[in-house]
Amino acid sequence: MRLTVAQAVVRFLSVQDVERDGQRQRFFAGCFGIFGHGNVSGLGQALLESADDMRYYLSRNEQAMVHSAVGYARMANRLQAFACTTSVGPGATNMVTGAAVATTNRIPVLLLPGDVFATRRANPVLQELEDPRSLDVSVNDCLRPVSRYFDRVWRPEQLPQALMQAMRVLTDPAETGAVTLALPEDVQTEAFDFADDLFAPRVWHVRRPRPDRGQMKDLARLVREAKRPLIVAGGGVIYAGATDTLSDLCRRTGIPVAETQAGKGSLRFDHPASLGSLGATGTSAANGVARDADVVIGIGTRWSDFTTASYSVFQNPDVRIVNINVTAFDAHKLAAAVVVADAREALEALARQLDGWQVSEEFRERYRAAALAWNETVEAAYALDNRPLPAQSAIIGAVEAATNDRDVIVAAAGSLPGDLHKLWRTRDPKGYHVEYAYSCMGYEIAAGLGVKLADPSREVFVFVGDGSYLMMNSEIITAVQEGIKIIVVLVVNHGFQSIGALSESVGVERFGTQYRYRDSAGQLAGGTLPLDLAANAASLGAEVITATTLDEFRAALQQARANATITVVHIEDDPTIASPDSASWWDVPVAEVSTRRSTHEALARYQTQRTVQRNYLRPATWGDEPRGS
Ligand SMILES: Cc1ncc(C[n+]2csc(CCOP(=O)(O)OP(=O)(O)O)c2C)c(N)n1
Ligand SMILES: [Mg+2]
Repeated sequence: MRLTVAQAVVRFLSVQDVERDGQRQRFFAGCFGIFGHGNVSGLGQALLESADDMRYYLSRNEQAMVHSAVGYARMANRLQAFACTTSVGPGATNMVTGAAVATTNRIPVLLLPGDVFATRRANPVLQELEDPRSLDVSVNDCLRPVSRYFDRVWRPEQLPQALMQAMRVLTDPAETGAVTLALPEDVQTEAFDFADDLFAPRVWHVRRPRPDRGQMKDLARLVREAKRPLIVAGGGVIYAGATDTLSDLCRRTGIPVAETQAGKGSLRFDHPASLGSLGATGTSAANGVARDADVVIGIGTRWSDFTTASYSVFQNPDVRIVNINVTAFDAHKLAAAVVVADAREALEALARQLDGWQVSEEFRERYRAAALAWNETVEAAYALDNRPLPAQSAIIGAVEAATNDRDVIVAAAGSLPGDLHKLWRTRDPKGYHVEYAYSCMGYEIAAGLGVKLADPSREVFVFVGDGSYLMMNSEIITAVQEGIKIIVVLVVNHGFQSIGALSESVGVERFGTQYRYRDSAGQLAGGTLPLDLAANAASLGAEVITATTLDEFRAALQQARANATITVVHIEDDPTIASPDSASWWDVPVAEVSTRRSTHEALARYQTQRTVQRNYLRPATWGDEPRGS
């Protein structure tokens, strides 16, 4: 079939299906893009010709479009994805941050940056880097470390293999992340006789690797011997569709569950085994149980330092850690005993092995009491009636009260993810979408759009701080263009309050974290900057409601629900009110040499705090016998 390379790419992508558990669907939901000379006549022309097979969405920023793609694919449990096409140079490198978001979160996204002329006919082409050591290097090489597969298609003949490898990685639960196929701009338009078979509809099976039988027996023996076992549920539980299996297992055995950011929603918040969130932004219930746990089963978690509270969350010197993960890389973390398997398969096997066994009544009662006590802490934080400006926790509480079980909240950076992790009471496995692997400011609105595209039947509430909003608000107009209705809760506090609080705790006195004029002493400590983000949002075409009190805010949320178009609810909060403490720690180093008292004091505190850090290096054991992994 005689096609240009770009036409062949689009034709191929539009006939790729995935199948899991017998359910088959199209893998690519569409293509985001921004055109320039590096892709307009290649992929641009191809998308024009195949508009019926592959819908094109015009974004405003290449980083944002990758965020939208990540939001979509995460919402689709990685069974669907988007492609993203860009020009050469800045359009391509703008995707690097988005690619890192995809790869750190283990979410599939296909990136199709344009690249410099393969023929070198135009050399240097506009926006070419020109590395004097090698013309083989282009700026797209920046995408290599953030991609799980990277290929540059210098010749049309290379395309079939590149496409097959891309699909292999995108649809493999252990490998997935950003995949980059760099497409030189002349190659994109080049004609070639491709084999018809390349475009035959193809189904990619999403595997569910079964656990090793012997290891499951050993794991069950370990759990049966445990007095205070704990399951740590990560995103893998949700992506594998293992939440019902987890719920059954924990109801029957009484093993409690603590959740990571990506794993939040694995159990309904009011499930009898739910302890809420774990780690630096955890609940006192989960952190309390974790402290003394004797057997910890991590399922589908990458064990970020927020989850382990920087290696301090487990304090029992004899704690034994087992990891169930589809990815060996993650399974081997914390020197754990390793089960490389799909979360649902492994949980089903574990349930069979543990049939009839339960934790002690005493343990169950103790952790239930702790979970209920945390719930009261949440109620109190939600009920705070601070004046004149509301506390952030009361804002979160008002949003929670305005949501239905199936609604989705989205957040990514600043103080909101931590507060949400602690406080939000999740009622649906897909109801909580906080990107906290790369914690990328600017993810929020762009990803919210992707989430809504993936499931238009749900209301999507995007929480965004003023800092994140300023970094990337451009996709509001994309939402307007596409008629994608999301609700943006814009929390204004005149700067980076999360980093301000962190700065204070490390003895840096909130230096340079607030939106203020430069004062007469030359410091950024003058008056508050005249920021009007409500006007900004309105200028992009959103409906905007400004609320100044909690009552107004509640009414605004109802109005936003009723609206048919993207609505931004603008609310200012009081950043001096911290969310409830859960007695945990996060390792952020303090300057060891300083002329400032604040830093000295912080260093002294830090040196004491660091003593809680453990190494989790004890050889993993199964039952009595050290077997390694
Ligand atoms: C792209 C990016 N740059 C820098 C950071 C570091 N950082 C984390 S939170 C934050 C401030 C966020 O400000 P805002 O959105 O207003 O939230 P607030 O802290 O006020 O709650 C910064 C600068 C980041 N996470 N992402
Ligand atoms: Mg802020």
